[in-house]
Amino acid sequence: MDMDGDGRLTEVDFQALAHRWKAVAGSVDPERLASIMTGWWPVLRAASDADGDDAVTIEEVLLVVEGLGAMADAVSGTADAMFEAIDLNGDGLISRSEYGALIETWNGTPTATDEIFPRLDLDGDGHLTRDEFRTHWTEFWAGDNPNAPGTYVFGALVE
Ligand SMILES: [Ca+2]
Ligand SMILES: [Ca+2]
Ligand SMILES: [Ca+2]
Repeated sequence: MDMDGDGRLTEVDFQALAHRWKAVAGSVDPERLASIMTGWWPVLRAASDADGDDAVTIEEVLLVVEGLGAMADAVSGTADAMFEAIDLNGDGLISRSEYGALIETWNGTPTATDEIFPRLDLDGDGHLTRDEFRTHWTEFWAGDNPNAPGTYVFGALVE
């Protein structure tokens, strides 16, 4: 998420993320997608910016993540907001191509997700339901199992 690569998350990173996300919005209301992305920043800053410098470092994030296991409602609320953003055609399911668009948007480059998607699609019906996505998202942010499928919710790990 550190779009400008300065080692800290700031409002600029979230604006850049929103800008990229708008480009893949297609027929979806791009302003709504952008507001979901930029809406993350004040929440993250309020929760994480321990030294109040309007920037969030990885150390500050990890302090918060340690406590997320006790903040299940907050985590699942974020999952739902993200689901709305990723479900570009609004059919209540995340398709393989919608998931691919998410990861490419995040990475800013074409990224293969053919191996990852089936691991996330727990019942193998070709889509991620809201419940599947919430499970993975919660595992990613608040779980302790590195082998859980949710580890890959943002795509493959860097080798
Ligand atoms: Ca940054
Ligand atoms: Ca800070
Ligand atoms: Ca969909």
